[in-house]
Amino acid sequence: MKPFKTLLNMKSGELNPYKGVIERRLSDTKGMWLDAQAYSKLLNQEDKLIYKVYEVDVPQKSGQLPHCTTIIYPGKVGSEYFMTKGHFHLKEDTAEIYFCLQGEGYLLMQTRQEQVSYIQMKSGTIAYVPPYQGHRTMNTGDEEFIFLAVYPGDAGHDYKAVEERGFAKVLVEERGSPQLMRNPKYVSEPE
Ligand code: S6P
Ligand code: ZN
Repeated sequence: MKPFKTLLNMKSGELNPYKGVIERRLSDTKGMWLDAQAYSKLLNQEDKLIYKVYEVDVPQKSGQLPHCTTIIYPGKVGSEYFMTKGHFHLKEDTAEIYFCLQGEGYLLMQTRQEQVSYIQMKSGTIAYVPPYQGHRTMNTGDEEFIFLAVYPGDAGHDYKAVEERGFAKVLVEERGSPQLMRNPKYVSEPE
């Protein structure tokens, strides 16, 4: 493998060159939101783009460092901010680095034992997601929230637990600012 470089457009989050782009629309996020009625209403109006991920072409193998940018668009479903699906790493003892380029957001993390923590992110914030922590990001601002992520090539992605249970906390807007509250729909992971 040869050394290589990628150009990052700091304003749009676009990478050049990139291997692929993942687009997650509202219709890809069914069941993810607290307010099912607000979700259906919004979906009837438009199948909005919630977020996009540009991936660099790096092998998903031990020793490698795949990296990608995520662009989360501003918006809410009910009072809940637009967010990523969220995942644990399949190889759970792998960490990850998030570097915020633009906008404002939250990085929510949770262990399998339901210890929740969060980091507020703005341009220049470098966040460290330790091993064993599920992670999900939310856009709490009025513009695009853009960050670069770097993770071990053998990390793998486990979406199942979050799809089934969500996170123990949700981030909602209350009186104009983000508030983390207990997720009333959350069911604990079986022992
Ligand atoms: C990969 C890293 C990010 C996310 C991206 C989208 O380990 O954490 O690049 O993949 O932010 O989130 P998700 O939960 O849909 O993969
Ligand atoms: Zn990850």
